[in-house]
Amino acid sequence: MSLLRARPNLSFKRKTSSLEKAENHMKFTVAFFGDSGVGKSSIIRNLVGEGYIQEHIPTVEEFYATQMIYRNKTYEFDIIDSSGSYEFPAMRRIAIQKADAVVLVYSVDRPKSFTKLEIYLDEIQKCCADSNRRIPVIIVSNKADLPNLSEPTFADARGIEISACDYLESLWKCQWLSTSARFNLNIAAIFYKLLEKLCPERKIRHRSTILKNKFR
Ligand SMILES: Nc1nc2c(ncn2[C@@H]2O[C@H](COP(=O)(O)OP(=O)(O)O)[C@@H](O)[C@H]2O)c(=O)[nH]1
Ligand SMILES: [Mg+2]
Repeated sequence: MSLLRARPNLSFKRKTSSLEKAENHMKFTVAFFGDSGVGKSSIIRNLVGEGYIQEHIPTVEEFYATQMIYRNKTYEFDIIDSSGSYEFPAMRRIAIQKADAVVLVYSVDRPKSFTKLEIYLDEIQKCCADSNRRIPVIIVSNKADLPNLSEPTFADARGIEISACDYLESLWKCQWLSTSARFNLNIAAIFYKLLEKLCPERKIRHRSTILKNKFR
């Protein structure tokens, strides 16, 4: 287990009550889905402090745990890394049932991986409807470091070309981030965004390091 530390605020030490301790320590399960090869395992390895691996080692299903200390509060995350194969909908269903939030990943070098996100979104919606709950979904466009590649575009209802991120934000109402697991760009920001959704009452504000527009 490794520690991902955001810069902590300085504070004086004082005794904390058990209620305060519970409030300052929250645990969430996050499931990652997306086509095979888009970089899910690389993003997660980066988050838990494991090194970048150049070769593609297919995942069956792996579990990670990590902590993030952010503004004097500790957040624990159990992370489910899925295979990216569409053959195991039952496994995905179990992962969705366990998850407090989902990260859907596609990569700019595989335009098909974007169109397949709809399958996952459908499954998430159905599974959550069955258990009468809603969970936040964040969409990540990975491999932003690759040169000469741009986001896929779509024609909207009026036939006007719009980028994948605008399409996602307007039609699916999902938040979107561009990342590079290879160069550790925007990786922690995925979890800052998730925390904003999971604990909106805490008004979590990440520092302005999110490079949302940089790769558009
Ligand atoms: N250029 C580039 N390659 C990446 C990035 N993330 C992952 N890769 C490569 O993409 C391949 C698949 O990565 P992996 O994390 O195993 O994908 P997964 O199947 O979705 O888990 C590997 O060869 C990685 O080295 C990235 O941000 N940039
Ligand atoms: Mg993998």
